[in-house]
Amino acid sequence: MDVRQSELIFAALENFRIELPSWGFASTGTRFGKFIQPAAATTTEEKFSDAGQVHLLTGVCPTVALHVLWDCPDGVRSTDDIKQYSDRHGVLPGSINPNLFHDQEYKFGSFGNPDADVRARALQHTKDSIEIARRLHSRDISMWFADGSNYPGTANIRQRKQWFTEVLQEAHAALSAGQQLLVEYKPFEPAFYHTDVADWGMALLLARAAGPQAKVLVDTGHHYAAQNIEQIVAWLLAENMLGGFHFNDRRYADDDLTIGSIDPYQVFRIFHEIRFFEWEVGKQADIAYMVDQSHNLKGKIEAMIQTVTMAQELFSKAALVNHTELVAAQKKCDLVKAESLLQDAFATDVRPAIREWRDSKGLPKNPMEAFRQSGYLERITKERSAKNSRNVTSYA
Ligand code: RM4
Ligand code: MN
Ligand code: MN
Repeated sequence: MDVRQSELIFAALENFRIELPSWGFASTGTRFGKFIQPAAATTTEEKFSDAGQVHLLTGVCPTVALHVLWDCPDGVRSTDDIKQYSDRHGVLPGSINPNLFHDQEYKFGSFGNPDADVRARALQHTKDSIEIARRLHSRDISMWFADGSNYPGTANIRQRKQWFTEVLQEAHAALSAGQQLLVEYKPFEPAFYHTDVADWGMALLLARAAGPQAKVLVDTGHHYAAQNIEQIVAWLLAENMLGGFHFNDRRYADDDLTIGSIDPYQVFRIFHEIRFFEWEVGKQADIAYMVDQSHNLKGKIEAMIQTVTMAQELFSKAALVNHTELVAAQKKCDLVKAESLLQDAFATDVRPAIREWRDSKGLPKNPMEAFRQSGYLERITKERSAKNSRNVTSYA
């Protein structure tokens, strides 16, 4: 690694921040059940505390995404408590995620529900979420919809598209200046025949119809296996419609595994498209990098530290691509040269430079080691295990 490369990495890391999901610290599972971890967080304050540890050790996770139903039990009134947790644990509330899939009312959908009362309820919850975001000074409201159907002929797809458009427009009208509505897409699950917002094209159309403060959110796990996600990213960047990411990795479907654990080159290619775009336009793209993972087997805090470390590594590798040379090679159709520029950057061991960067910031060079030595896990295990052992694991 030469000096120029370390400088590129230092500059890239300086502005790279990742938001942690509150739900990543709670006991989660699969549709077959939950495995309860003795140290898992069961309250919003515990989630802030755990996220605070990850930020303390990595220095790059200043915000926590909140799911309104899980983290704001008293709705708008919960914001005072949340401000206290935030002060106490050194992490700010980040994106606000309305929860439009958990309640019984949403069995047949939220914004696309044939029942106007349910749509109104979903809109009200979204407006409350926008108000929560306003009080917490959160910019982004992230909308993910479970809406869809399981059997052909059972839903009026065009009519539902229309309802979605209308309700999104009403939600958009409630935004303050500076706030953003992010529309997330997902091809299937929980709906297994059609999903109302199934891909980036549908999310893009809906975001455009909603209004100028709406953009698309790309969850890396929400694509069919062979899909070229970096191309979608490049197109959304070109359209100025890329609002943010939910990072995770997967082997089959929406597996919510640790970023880069299955296909690190995929994440590198996404970061490359972003860096390439930024180099061309001469400024940093305003993208919310968020994690959306659920670690039902790994220790949650360790998994988050691993996630952040991996994201920094892949982002740093992408920062090493020489864009001037890349443009020249692409112009000449020198395929091998162009491809090698990516491959060489990906193959570079960026870890020593990242350790130096951390050191320069007064952060532990090895956050995982620092966490394991901190005693935090032992302390919360002791404090939380009795409560966690009473947690329900059965679906019966
Ligand atoms: C969904 C989607 C959403 C997340 C929920 C819990 O699959 O990824 O972003 O909020 O899961
Ligand atoms: Mn997601
Ligand atoms: Mn998901």
